[in-house]
Amino acid sequence: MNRTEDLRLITGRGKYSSDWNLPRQAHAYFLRADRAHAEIVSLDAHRALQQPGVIGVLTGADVAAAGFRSLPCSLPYAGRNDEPLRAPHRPALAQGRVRYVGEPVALVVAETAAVAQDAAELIDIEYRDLPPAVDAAAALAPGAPQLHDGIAGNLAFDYDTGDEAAAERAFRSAHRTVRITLDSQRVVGNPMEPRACVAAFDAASAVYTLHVCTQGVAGLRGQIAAATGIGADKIRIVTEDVGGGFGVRFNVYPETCALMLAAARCRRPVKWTASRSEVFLSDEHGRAVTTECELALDRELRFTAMRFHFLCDLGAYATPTGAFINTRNPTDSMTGVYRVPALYGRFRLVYTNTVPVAAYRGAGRPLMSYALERLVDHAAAELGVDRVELRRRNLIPRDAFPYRTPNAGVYDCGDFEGVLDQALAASQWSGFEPRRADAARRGKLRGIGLASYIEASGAGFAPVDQVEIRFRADGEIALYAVTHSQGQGHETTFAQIVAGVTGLPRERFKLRAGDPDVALTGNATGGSRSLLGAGSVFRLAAEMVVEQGRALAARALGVAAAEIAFDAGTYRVRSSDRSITLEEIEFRHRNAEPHPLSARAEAKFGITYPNGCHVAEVEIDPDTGVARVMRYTAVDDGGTIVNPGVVEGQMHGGVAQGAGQAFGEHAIYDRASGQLLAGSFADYPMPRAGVTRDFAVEEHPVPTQANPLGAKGVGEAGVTGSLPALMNAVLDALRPAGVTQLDMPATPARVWAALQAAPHGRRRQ
Ligand code: MCN
Repeated sequence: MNRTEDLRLITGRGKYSSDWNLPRQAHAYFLRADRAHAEIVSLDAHRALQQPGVIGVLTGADVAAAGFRSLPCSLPYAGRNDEPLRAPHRPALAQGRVRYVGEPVALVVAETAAVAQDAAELIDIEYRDLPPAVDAAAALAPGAPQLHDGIAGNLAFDYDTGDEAAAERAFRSAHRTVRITLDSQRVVGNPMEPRACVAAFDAASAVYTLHVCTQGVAGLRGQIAAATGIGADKIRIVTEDVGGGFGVRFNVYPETCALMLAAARCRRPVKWTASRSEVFLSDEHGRAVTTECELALDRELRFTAMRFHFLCDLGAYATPTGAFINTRNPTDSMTGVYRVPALYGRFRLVYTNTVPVAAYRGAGRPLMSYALERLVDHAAAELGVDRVELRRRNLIPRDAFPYRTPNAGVYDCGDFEGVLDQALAASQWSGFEPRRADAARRGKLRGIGLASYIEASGAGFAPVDQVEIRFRADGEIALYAVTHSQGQGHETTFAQIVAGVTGLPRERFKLRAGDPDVALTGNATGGSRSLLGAGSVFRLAAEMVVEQGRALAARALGVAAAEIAFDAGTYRVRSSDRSITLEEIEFRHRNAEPHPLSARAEAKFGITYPNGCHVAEVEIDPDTGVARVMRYTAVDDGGTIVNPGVVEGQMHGGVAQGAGQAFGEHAIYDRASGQLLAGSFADYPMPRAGVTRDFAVEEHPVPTQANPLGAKGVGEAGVTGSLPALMNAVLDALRPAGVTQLDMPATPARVWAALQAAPHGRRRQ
């Protein structure tokens, strides 16, 4: 089934934030910090203000005078010793100090964007430079520059999970122990649509209207209210299409708040569209975690304990999602698909002079699957045992569900061994060695890798998800929800769910996510929860429509409602051949307001555990270090699948995104200056079409009872499975040459250097 939205989107008829224009709008440009760490000694906008066409300049002082607060961040739990997250003040425009290159310092409003940009160059700022710390280890080191008053040692949060003493005992009595340290490097989300915002202020009603890209208006409205002190009822957000989110369109950004202030001050709408350079310098970044991983095994090669120490770089400030995704998300599935009696995980979250870090597709889950599955492969290599056999011996068996993990999570259902077997068969795992030999004849190093992953999808911050099905007088059936599609195909799948229950034609539905005139609350898109959250509630609402229709059908047919059966859009009297369709009922009441079939439902469906096994095959050219993905097989348990085409697309996108991190993407900061060296597409390679060849996606569904659809989340699974599968394949190709460890990204330069340094790397295999 094709995606409803595709024709509109690929023929250029999408309406993105920058497509909005308001009468009398002015244009904005942000002057950003050009250094990583410095005190602002003075700021003089005098010359800028004199430029023809300049309307105004705002600085941190204006933001403070307006009573704006800090951009929000809180965690609903404490860390070790009951210590809460230490979140510093984060103003919309810098006040007194800048802490990363790209931090907004001043906002220039002018008649055109070009005039605003030119004028910004005339703002005189005197800085007193301070030394920067651009990675977590450097920021924690004794004598490191201190970023925030009152946050000694730059330590934002210290959190742990599991039983430290039990893990220690298990490691002491282990037959073998294995250890590896892995880096999940900092990456830039880079949605196709750069951020943009048109802010307007209506003085009569004191209402702000924002056209801004977001993953969910309700959450964003709350965050803006917290950041500015403006009542949520005075903030109206209008968003239609969003060109990619990947987690970095979830939180409020400083620029949005500053633009609101500008609109109120100038009494004109103010528009800003980010350049791609600003995406690199001011969109939240992802990952940036180093993990020490340890595994203890007994004589039968059963896992007896695991231990993980995570060092997480939060960037210069805490974002609403940054601390959460670096603690709770990896915690939820820390032992993966394996039985592990003892576990300990410790997380240290650190402030550095870099762009703040937040959720990025997978949001902590790929970090965990990567650590775990690299560790298991490393153990198999160190111990000289078969990596499939090692996994199989430790998998949680089919009859162990519901399975309680050592840190108190509960996996409700799954078939991990079945998934593994299906992946081995689909990838022709057992026939690999001839493919390796064939590659060797061609002078190439071929490797195969697998990863069994599990992740917790769908917790959601909001206490409830509300949706509405509204039958309108113009014949449209509007579906209202808060969760906002950024490319996931909600327009197709939500309509499919409601059409499936009601029998009404799918084409009649129009998804109106985040409609500002329909007050709904609920979760933003994130955590791969839209389908199991909002989608499940749409199913409940659709069932309400059918029941409301049954009462109307009974009246129309002159029988009791209990005598009426409903099937595929038609109500039939059980004892006769009389019937009426839901569409006829809808038409009869078309002018009623509200329409008697309209329904609003709310509920909250929680965590599910999608899982899978991915197998990657790569070929490396030892002369250049270039790695190519020759085959990729994904077998996933997404529970009941609503739309196989959409899910396959999500898998392709997720795996490509994983390949981006595995092979090239790396937001590199210069240690001495704190400048972002990989700050454009010239220095930052995005994955391209063809990054994976010969792609096979299969399902191995085990429906969950956790929601009425039986569905598990799929939006992030491709990334969570692919990072370890791809890198395990790279290591498998390199191990015969003597390479035992390689960090992402496996760029040609790194792979080539690793081969040069390896005992047998220089010789052609
Ligand atoms: N689906 C289905 N059957 C299932 C599960 C899902 O048919 N069992 C469908 C859903 O109806 C939906 C799609 O698959 O159309 C993804 O659903 P879901 O797993 O619920 O994930 P979300 O819609 O909540 O999307 C969020 C997830 C996340 S967290 C990120 S990040 C991400 C992603 O999805 N960012 C994306 N996929 C993306 N895809 C695009 N094109 N752009 C992004 O920014």
